[in-house]
Amino acid sequence: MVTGTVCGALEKALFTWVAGLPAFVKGCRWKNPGCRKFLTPIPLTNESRKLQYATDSPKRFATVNTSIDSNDVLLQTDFPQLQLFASGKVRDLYKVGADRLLFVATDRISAFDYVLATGIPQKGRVLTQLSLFWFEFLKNIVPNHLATADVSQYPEELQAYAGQLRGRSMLVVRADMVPIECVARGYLSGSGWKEYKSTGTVCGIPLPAGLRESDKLPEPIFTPATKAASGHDENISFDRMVQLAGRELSEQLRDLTLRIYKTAADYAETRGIIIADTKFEFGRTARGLVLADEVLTPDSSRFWPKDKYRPGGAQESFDKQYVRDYLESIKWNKQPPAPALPPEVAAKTSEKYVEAYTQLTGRPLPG
Ligand code: Q0T
Repeated sequence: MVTGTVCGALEKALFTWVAGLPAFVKGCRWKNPGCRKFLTPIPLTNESRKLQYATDSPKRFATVNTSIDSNDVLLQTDFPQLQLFASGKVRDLYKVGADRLLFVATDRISAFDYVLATGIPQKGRVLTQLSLFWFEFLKNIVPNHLATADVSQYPEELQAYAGQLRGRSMLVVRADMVPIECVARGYLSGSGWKEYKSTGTVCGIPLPAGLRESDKLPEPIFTPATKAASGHDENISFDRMVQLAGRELSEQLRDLTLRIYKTAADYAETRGIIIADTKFEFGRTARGLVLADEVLTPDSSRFWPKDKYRPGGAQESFDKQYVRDYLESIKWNKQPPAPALPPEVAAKTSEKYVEAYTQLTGRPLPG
Protein backbone atom coordinates (compact mmCIF):
# COMPACT_ATOMS: atom_id res chain seq x y z
CA MET A 1 0.00 0.00 0.00
CA VAL A 2 1.51 3.20 -1.13
CA THR A 3 -0.33 6.12 0.31
CA GLY A 4 1.35 8.30 2.89
CA THR A 5 -1.52 7.93 5.28
CA VAL A 6 -1.40 6.84 8.83
CA CYS A 7 -4.47 4.64 8.85
CA GLY A 8 -4.53 5.11 5.18
CA ALA A 9 -4.76 1.88 3.35
CA LEU A 10 -8.26 1.22 4.57
CA GLU A 11 -10.52 2.47 1.86
CA LYS A 12 -11.96 5.66 3.28
CA ALA A 13 -14.84 7.66 2.00
CA LEU A 14 -13.29 11.06 1.66
CA PHE A 15 -16.20 13.28 1.26
CA THR A 16 -16.88 16.88 0.76
CA TRP A 17 -19.44 18.32 3.07
CA VAL A 18 -21.98 20.45 1.42
CA ALA A 19 -24.02 21.28 4.46
CA GLY A 20 -23.96 21.06 8.18
CA LEU A 21 -20.35 21.72 9.03
CA PRO A 22 -18.90 24.65 10.94
CA ALA A 23 -17.49 27.38 8.73
CA PHE A 24 -13.88 26.72 9.72
CA VAL A 25 -14.11 23.24 8.28
CA LYS A 26 -15.92 24.29 5.15
CA GLY A 27 -13.54 24.87 2.33
CA CYS A 28 -10.43 23.53 4.00
CA ARG A 29 -10.26 20.66 1.52
CA TRP A 30 -10.38 23.12 -1.31
CA LYS A 31 -7.60 25.26 0.03
CA ASN A 32 -5.25 22.48 0.89
CA PRO A 33 -3.16 21.73 -2.18
CA GLY A 34 -2.59 18.21 -0.90
CA CYS A 35 -6.27 17.57 -1.45
CA ARG A 36 -6.47 18.50 -5.06
CA LYS A 37 -6.54 14.92 -6.13
CA PHE A 38 -9.98 14.51 -4.64
CA LEU A 39 -11.28 17.35 -6.71
CA THR A 40 -10.30 15.89 -10.06
CA PRO A 41 -13.54 15.95 -11.97
CA ILE A 42 -14.68 12.55 -13.09
CA PRO A 43 -14.80 12.75 -16.86
CA LEU A 44 -18.20 12.04 -18.31
CA THR A 45 -17.90 9.02 -20.54
CA ASN A 46 -20.38 8.51 -23.33
CA GLU A 47 -21.93 5.88 -21.18
CA SER A 48 -22.56 8.12 -18.19
CA ARG A 49 -23.66 10.98 -20.40
CA LYS A 50 -26.22 8.75 -22.04
CA LEU A 51 -27.39 7.63 -18.63
CA GLN A 52 -27.78 11.16 -17.32
CA TYR A 53 -29.67 12.35 -20.35
CA ALA A 54 -31.83 9.30 -20.42
CA THR A 55 -32.84 9.49 -16.78
CA ASP A 56 -32.55 12.96 -15.43
CA SER A 57 -34.12 15.12 -18.05
CA PRO A 58 -37.42 13.46 -18.76
CA LYS A 59 -38.99 16.80 -19.58
CA ARG A 60 -36.45 18.01 -22.09
CA PHE A 61 -35.84 14.58 -23.52
CA ALA A 62 -39.39 13.39 -23.41
CA THR A 63 -38.92 10.86 -26.17
CA VAL A 64 -35.81 9.06 -24.91
CA ASN A 65 -36.17 5.72 -23.26
CA THR A 66 -36.01 6.41 -19.54
CA SER A 67 -35.83 2.80 -18.39
CA ILE A 68 -32.58 1.97 -16.66
CA ASP A 69 -31.09 -1.42 -17.03
CA SER A 70 -29.55 -2.91 -13.89
CA ASN A 71 -26.42 -3.55 -15.97
CA ASP A 72 -25.85 0.16 -16.61
CA VAL A 73 -22.79 1.67 -14.98
CA LEU A 74 -23.45 4.76 -12.88
CA LEU A 75 -20.47 7.08 -12.46
CA GLN A 76 -22.26 10.17 -11.28
CA THR A 77 -25.61 10.81 -9.74
CA ASP A 78 -27.46 13.88 -10.81
CA PHE A 79 -30.75 14.53 -9.12
CA PRO A 80 -31.45 18.16 -9.93
CA GLN A 81 -34.51 18.31 -7.67
CA LEU A 82 -32.55 17.17 -4.61
CA GLN A 83 -30.01 18.89 -2.43
CA LEU A 84 -26.62 17.19 -2.27
CA PHE A 85 -25.59 16.65 1.35
CA ALA A 86 -22.18 15.03 0.97
CA SER A 87 -20.26 13.30 -1.74
CA GLY A 88 -17.42 10.82 -1.41
CA LYS A 89 -15.16 8.96 -3.76
CA VAL A 90 -17.85 6.33 -4.26
CA ARG A 91 -21.02 7.39 -2.43
CA ASP A 92 -23.33 10.38 -2.79
CA LEU A 93 -25.73 11.54 -0.09
CA TYR A 94 -28.80 13.68 -0.75
CA LYS A 95 -31.18 15.46 1.62
CA VAL A 96 -34.68 14.08 1.76
CA GLY A 97 -37.03 16.11 3.91
CA ALA A 98 -35.81 17.22 7.32
CA ASP A 99 -34.75 13.91 8.82
CA ARG A 100 -33.87 11.51 6.02
CA LEU A 101 -30.96 11.10 3.59
CA LEU A 102 -30.74 9.24 0.32
CA PHE A 103 -27.55 7.18 0.35
CA VAL A 104 -26.46 6.18 -3.17
CA ALA A 105 -23.55 3.88 -4.02
CA THR A 106 -22.24 4.60 -7.51
CA ASP A 107 -20.04 2.25 -9.56
CA ARG A 108 -16.99 4.45 -9.09
CA ILE A 109 -13.80 2.75 -7.94
CA SER A 110 -10.72 4.26 -6.36
CA ALA A 111 -7.22 2.91 -6.37
CA PHE A 112 -4.06 4.45 -4.94
CA ASP A 113 -6.32 7.22 -3.61
CA TYR A 114 -7.84 8.31 -6.91
CA VAL A 115 -11.21 7.69 -8.48
CA LEU A 116 -10.58 6.01 -11.82
CA ALA A 117 -12.19 7.04 -15.08
CA THR A 118 -13.95 3.70 -15.51
CA GLY A 119 -16.84 2.39 -13.45
CA ILE A 120 -17.21 -1.20 -12.28
CA PRO A 121 -20.49 -2.83 -13.34
CA GLN A 122 -22.59 -3.94 -10.32
CA LYS A 123 -20.22 -2.41 -7.78
CA GLY A 124 -22.75 0.02 -6.31
CA ARG A 125 -25.33 -2.73 -6.02
CA VAL A 126 -22.84 -5.02 -4.28
CA LEU A 127 -21.88 -2.34 -1.75
CA THR A 128 -25.52 -1.58 -0.99
CA GLN A 129 -26.74 -5.19 -0.86
CA LEU A 130 -23.81 -6.24 1.34
CA SER A 131 -24.50 -3.39 3.77
CA LEU A 132 -28.15 -4.44 3.87
CA PHE A 133 -27.13 -8.05 4.55
CA TRP A 134 -24.93 -6.98 7.47
CA PHE A 135 -27.50 -4.55 8.89
CA GLU A 136 -29.92 -7.47 9.09
CA PHE A 137 -27.26 -9.88 10.38
CA LEU A 138 -26.19 -7.45 13.14
CA LYS A 139 -29.51 -5.91 14.07
CA ASN A 140 -29.69 -7.64 17.45
CA ILE A 141 -26.28 -6.26 18.40
CA VAL A 142 -26.66 -2.73 17.11
CA PRO A 143 -29.48 -0.64 15.62
CA ASN A 144 -28.69 1.04 12.29
CA HIS A 145 -29.68 4.06 10.22
CA LEU A 146 -31.62 2.17 7.54
CA ALA A 147 -35.14 3.43 6.92
CA THR A 148 -35.85 1.42 3.77
CA ALA A 149 -34.15 0.24 0.59
CA ASP A 150 -37.47 -0.49 -1.11
CA VAL A 151 -37.60 2.21 -3.78
CA SER A 152 -41.38 1.94 -4.07
CA GLN A 153 -41.55 3.17 -0.47
CA TYR A 154 -39.33 6.20 -1.11
CA PRO A 155 -41.06 9.61 -1.07
CA GLU A 156 -42.77 10.81 -4.22
CA GLU A 157 -39.96 13.29 -5.04
CA LEU A 158 -37.55 10.36 -5.58
CA GLN A 159 -39.77 8.28 -7.84
CA ALA A 160 -38.53 10.04 -10.98
CA TYR A 161 -35.11 8.48 -10.30
CA ALA A 162 -36.34 5.01 -9.38
CA GLY A 163 -34.42 3.38 -12.23
CA GLN A 164 -31.09 4.77 -11.06
CA LEU A 165 -31.82 4.08 -7.41
CA ARG A 166 -33.06 0.50 -7.47
CA GLY A 167 -30.67 -1.90 -5.78
CA ARG A 168 -27.96 0.67 -5.14
CA SER A 169 -29.56 3.09 -2.69
CA MET A 170 -31.00 3.32 0.79
CA LEU A 171 -33.16 5.83 2.52
CA VAL A 172 -31.51 6.42 5.90
CA VAL A 173 -32.34 8.29 9.05
CA ARG A 174 -30.34 11.47 9.39
CA ALA A 175 -28.07 11.22 12.40
CA ASP A 176 -25.68 13.42 14.31
CA MET A 177 -22.47 11.76 13.22
CA VAL A 178 -19.71 11.02 15.70
CA PRO A 179 -16.61 12.49 14.03
CA ILE A 180 -14.48 9.42 14.73
CA GLU A 181 -13.74 6.51 12.42
CA CYS A 182 -14.19 3.38 14.50
CA VAL A 183 -11.67 0.88 13.15
CA ALA A 184 -11.30 -2.72 14.25
CA ARG A 185 -8.26 -4.75 13.22
CA GLY A 186 -7.90 -8.49 13.53
CA TYR A 187 -4.78 -8.77 11.37
CA LEU A 188 -1.55 -6.80 10.99
CA SER A 189 -1.69 -4.89 7.71
CA GLY A 190 -1.34 -1.49 6.06
CA SER A 191 -0.61 1.40 8.39
CA GLY A 192 -0.87 -0.97 11.38
CA TRP A 193 1.99 -3.08 10.02
CA LYS A 194 4.06 0.03 9.30
CA GLU A 195 3.65 1.33 12.84
CA TYR A 196 4.32 -2.09 14.36
CA LYS A 197 7.57 -2.46 12.42
CA SER A 198 8.89 0.83 13.75
CA THR A 199 7.51 0.86 17.32
CA GLY A 200 6.01 -2.54 18.16
CA THR A 201 2.62 -0.87 18.65
CA VAL A 202 -0.50 -0.16 16.59
CA CYS A 203 -2.19 3.14 17.41
CA GLY A 204 -0.13 3.07 20.57
CA ILE A 205 -1.36 -0.38 21.60
CA PRO A 206 1.61 -2.64 22.42
CA LEU A 207 1.59 -5.98 20.59
CA PRO A 208 3.66 -9.13 21.12
CA ALA A 209 7.09 -9.14 19.48
CA GLY A 210 7.84 -11.22 16.40
CA LEU A 211 4.60 -10.73 14.44
CA ARG A 212 4.83 -10.87 10.65
CA GLU A 213 2.96 -8.80 8.08
CA SER A 214 -0.67 -10.04 7.76
CA ASP A 215 -0.43 -12.14 10.93
CA LYS A 216 -3.60 -12.60 12.92
CA LEU A 217 -3.54 -10.56 16.13
CA PRO A 218 -3.94 -12.41 19.44
CA GLU A 219 -7.16 -10.43 19.89
CA PRO A 220 -8.82 -7.80 17.63
CA ILE A 221 -7.93 -4.22 18.55
CA PHE A 222 -9.81 -0.91 18.35
CA THR A 223 -7.81 1.75 16.48
CA PRO A 224 -9.84 4.98 16.14
CA ALA A 225 -9.03 7.67 13.59
CA THR A 226 -10.15 11.17 12.74
CA LYS A 227 -10.50 12.76 9.35
CA ALA A 228 -7.53 15.08 9.03
CA ALA A 229 -7.72 18.33 7.06
CA SER A 230 -5.70 16.63 4.30
CA GLY A 231 -8.67 14.35 3.73
CA HIS A 232 -6.72 11.39 4.98
CA ASP A 233 -7.42 9.64 8.21
CA GLU A 234 -5.19 10.14 11.16
CA ASN A 235 -4.86 7.38 13.71
CA ILE A 236 -5.42 8.51 17.27
CA SER A 237 -4.95 6.87 20.63
CA PHE A 238 -7.95 5.83 22.69
CA ASP A 239 -7.05 8.56 25.19
CA ARG A 240 -7.23 11.15 22.42
CA MET A 241 -10.64 9.81 21.42
CA VAL A 242 -11.78 10.19 25.03
CA GLN A 243 -10.68 13.85 24.92
CA LEU A 244 -12.65 14.39 21.71
CA ALA A 245 -15.78 12.34 22.33
CA GLY A 246 -15.95 11.77 26.08
CA ARG A 247 -15.23 8.64 28.07
CA GLU A 248 -18.65 7.08 28.16
CA LEU A 249 -19.29 7.36 24.41
CA SER A 250 -15.74 6.28 23.56
CA GLU A 251 -15.99 3.14 25.67
CA GLN A 252 -19.41 2.39 24.23
CA LEU A 253 -18.15 2.77 20.64
CA ARG A 254 -15.00 0.75 21.30
CA ASP A 255 -16.95 -2.14 22.80
CA LEU A 256 -19.58 -2.04 20.05
CA THR A 257 -16.96 -1.86 17.28
CA LEU A 258 -15.10 -4.90 18.58
CA ARG A 259 -18.28 -6.89 19.14
CA ILE A 260 -19.59 -6.15 15.66
CA TYR A 261 -16.23 -6.90 14.03
CA LYS A 262 -15.80 -10.21 15.87
CA THR A 263 -19.32 -11.36 15.06
CA ALA A 264 -18.98 -10.49 11.38
CA ALA A 265 -15.41 -11.77 10.98
CA ASP A 266 -16.24 -15.11 12.62
CA TYR A 267 -19.16 -15.54 10.25
CA ALA A 268 -17.15 -14.42 7.17
CA GLU A 269 -14.43 -16.94 7.97
CA THR A 270 -16.97 -19.76 7.76
CA ARG A 271 -17.69 -18.48 4.23
CA GLY A 272 -14.00 -18.44 3.24
CA ILE A 273 -13.37 -14.71 3.59
CA ILE A 274 -11.02 -13.10 6.09
CA ILE A 275 -12.09 -9.62 7.15
CA ALA A 276 -8.67 -8.33 8.15
CA ASP A 277 -9.97 -4.97 9.35
CA THR A 278 -12.93 -2.67 8.96
CA LYS A 279 -14.22 0.81 9.68
CA PHE A 280 -17.55 1.79 11.19
CA GLU A 281 -19.24 5.15 11.59
CA PHE A 282 -21.84 5.84 14.22
CA GLY A 283 -24.42 8.54 14.67
CA ARG A 284 -26.99 9.61 17.23
CA THR A 285 -30.66 9.75 16.43
CA ALA A 286 -33.77 10.30 18.52
CA ARG A 287 -33.67 6.53 19.04
CA GLY A 288 -30.11 6.55 20.32
CA LEU A 289 -26.77 5.45 18.88
CA VAL A 290 -26.97 3.82 15.43
CA LEU A 291 -24.54 2.15 13.07
CA ALA A 292 -24.45 4.39 9.97
CA ASP A 293 -22.63 4.63 6.64
CA GLU A 294 -21.93 1.44 4.69
CA VAL A 295 -20.85 -1.58 6.68
CA LEU A 296 -18.43 -4.44 6.13
CA THR A 297 -18.06 -3.91 2.40
CA PRO A 298 -14.85 -4.32 0.39
CA ASP A 299 -14.62 -0.50 0.34
CA SER A 300 -14.74 -0.14 4.12
CA SER A 301 -12.75 -3.27 4.96
CA ARG A 302 -9.89 -5.46 3.84
CA PHE A 303 -11.28 -8.74 2.52
CA TRP A 304 -8.80 -11.54 1.90
CA PRO A 305 -9.65 -14.88 0.28
CA LYS A 306 -8.99 -17.42 3.03
CA ASP A 307 -7.65 -20.12 0.71
CA LYS A 308 -4.86 -17.79 -0.45
CA TYR A 309 -3.94 -16.46 3.00
CA ARG A 310 -0.16 -16.57 3.51
CA PRO A 311 1.07 -14.48 6.46
CA GLY A 312 4.60 -13.09 6.16
CA GLY A 313 3.83 -10.59 3.39
CA ALA A 314 1.07 -8.47 1.91
CA GLN A 315 -2.11 -10.29 0.86
CA GLU A 316 -3.93 -10.03 -2.42
CA SER A 317 -7.01 -7.86 -2.30
CA PHE A 318 -10.22 -9.82 -2.83
CA ASP A 319 -11.72 -7.15 -5.05
CA LYS A 320 -9.08 -4.73 -6.36
CA GLN A 321 -6.17 -6.97 -7.29
CA TYR A 322 -6.81 -6.84 -11.05
CA VAL A 323 -7.05 -3.05 -10.88
CA ARG A 324 -3.85 -2.64 -8.89
CA ASP A 325 -1.97 -5.09 -11.10
CA TYR A 326 -3.10 -3.24 -14.20
CA LEU A 327 -2.17 0.18 -12.81
CA GLU A 328 1.27 -1.14 -11.83
CA SER A 329 1.72 -2.72 -15.27
CA ILE A 330 1.17 0.58 -17.07
CA LYS A 331 3.45 2.36 -14.55
CA TRP A 332 0.92 5.09 -13.86
CA ASN A 333 2.66 7.82 -11.88
CA LYS A 334 -0.31 8.00 -9.47
CA GLN A 335 -0.97 11.61 -10.33
CA PRO A 336 -4.15 12.89 -11.95
CA PRO A 337 -5.73 12.28 -14.31
CA ALA A 338 -6.40 8.73 -13.16
CA PRO A 339 -6.41 6.31 -16.08
CA ALA A 340 -9.29 4.33 -17.50
CA LEU A 341 -9.36 0.56 -17.19
CA PRO A 342 -9.47 -1.87 -20.11
CA PRO A 343 -12.92 -3.48 -20.39
CA GLU A 344 -11.62 -6.89 -19.34
CA VAL A 345 -10.09 -5.50 -16.15
CA ALA A 346 -13.37 -3.77 -15.29
CA ALA A 347 -15.32 -6.96 -16.08
CA LYS A 348 -13.07 -9.21 -13.97
CA THR A 349 -13.21 -6.73 -11.10
CA SER A 350 -16.99 -6.68 -11.35
CA GLU A 351 -16.98 -10.47 -11.05
CA LYS A 352 -14.90 -10.22 -7.87
CA TYR A 353 -17.33 -7.79 -6.25
CA VAL A 354 -20.28 -9.99 -7.12
CA GLU A 355 -18.35 -13.01 -5.87
CA ALA A 356 -17.71 -11.27 -2.53
CA TYR A 357 -21.48 -10.85 -2.16
CA THR A 358 -22.44 -14.38 -3.17
CA GLN A 359 -19.66 -15.99 -1.16
CA LEU A 360 -20.48 -14.05 2.00
CA THR A 361 -24.24 -14.33 1.82
CA GLY A 362 -24.67 -17.63 0.00
CA ARG A 363 -27.24 -15.91 -2.21
CA PRO A 364 -27.19 -14.51 -5.76
CA LEU A 365 -27.01 -10.73 -6.02
CA PRO A 366 -30.65 -9.57 -6.07
CA GLY A 367 -32.12 -7.84 -9.10
C1 Q0T B 1 -24.45 10.89 7.59
C2 Q0T B 1 -26.08 12.06 8.74
O1 Q0T B 1 -20.57 8.11 4.06
C3 Q0T B 1 -20.28 9.24 4.22
O2 Q0T B 1 -20.19 10.08 3.16
C4 Q0T B 1 -20.35 9.51 1.89
C5 Q0T B 1 -20.90 10.46 0.96
C6 Q0T B 1 -20.04 9.79 5.57
N1 Q0T B 1 -21.22 10.45 6.03
C7 Q0T B 1 -22.27 9.94 6.66
C8 Q0T B 1 -23.15 10.95 6.93
C9 Q0T B 1 -25.21 9.73 7.73
C10 Q0T B 1 -24.75 8.48 7.22
N2 Q0T B 1 -24.36 7.51 6.79
C11 Q0T B 1 -26.44 9.79 8.42
N3 Q0T B 1 -27.24 8.71 8.60
N4 Q0T B 1 -26.83 10.98 8.89
N5 Q0T B 1 -24.92 12.04 8.11
C12 Q0T B 1 -22.56 12.08 6.44
N6 Q0T B 1 -21.38 11.74 5.88
